[in-house]
Amino acid sequence: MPSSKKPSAKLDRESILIDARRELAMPSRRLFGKRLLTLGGLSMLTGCSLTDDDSVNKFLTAVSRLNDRAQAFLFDPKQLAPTYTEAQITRPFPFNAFYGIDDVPDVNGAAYRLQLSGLIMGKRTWTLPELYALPHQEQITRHICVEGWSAIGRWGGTSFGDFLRRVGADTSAKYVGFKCADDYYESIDMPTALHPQTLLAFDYDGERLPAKYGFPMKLRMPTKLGYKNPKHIVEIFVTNTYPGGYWVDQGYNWFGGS
Ligand SMILES: Nc1nc2c(c(=O)[nH]1)N[C@H]1C(S)=C(S)[C@@H](COP(=O)(O)O)O[C@H]1N2
Ligand SMILES: [Mo]
Repeated sequence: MPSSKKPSAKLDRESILIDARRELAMPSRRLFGKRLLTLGGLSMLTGCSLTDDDSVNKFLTAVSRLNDRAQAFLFDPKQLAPTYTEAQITRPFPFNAFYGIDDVPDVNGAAYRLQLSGLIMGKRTWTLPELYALPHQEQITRHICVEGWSAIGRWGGTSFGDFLRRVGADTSAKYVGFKCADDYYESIDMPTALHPQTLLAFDYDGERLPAKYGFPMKLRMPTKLGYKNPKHIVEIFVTNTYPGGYWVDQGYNWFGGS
């Protein structure tokens, strides 16, 4: 969010409130109730004053952190996202990235090695055949993009929680981060990483994941919005230091639950 040097008297309380409400438009509404969705209530909760543009930006970031905490608090690690039938799959499934389809990264599968780093005991690299040999699961779930579309797709792969435990990840750590072949990056909370429907996905609709959908692998989480699901993963790390994410660092909410 750009910060300009307008005098505090010109701060538009209504548009700040619209931004803050949009930030809190997700499950946290249930927690805070309408009463607190006022500027006074929110600035009290976040401990921020609203005297100039810088403090407004700090305030909106604090509201976003508050939203992260509320969503993390409300997240039920056993609650399953809805699943659908084959007939409900959206065809063709949409492509989306921060670039056009002609710029999709071309990852060489034979040379590919998944890197593991951070709080992980078994820091060896993994080839694709080794990953393909892990226990397999399929899901037909809905992907929701904040750009205003949603689509039902079928992904196959291995349970991400089981994979983390297999490689000796510290599952008491706060975050799992991802680096991608196209410079995208993302991070998620550990409870979501361990959710039974969180899949390290190698397949789309019964075929190997095509380049446009994230070859050689993406993290598929039906409990999170589209931008939280990184494609073209090349490195996975476990950390207690907040890693941010490509869109999150441009103002999107970090928890990103749906
Ligand atoms: N590596 C990478 N992952 C990404 C993105 C991206 O640009 N690069 N875009 C995200 C967004 S905003 C969406 S909606 C989905 C789109 O996935 P799809 O192409 O399978 O529909 O990928 C997410 N993961
Ligand atoms: Mo998206």
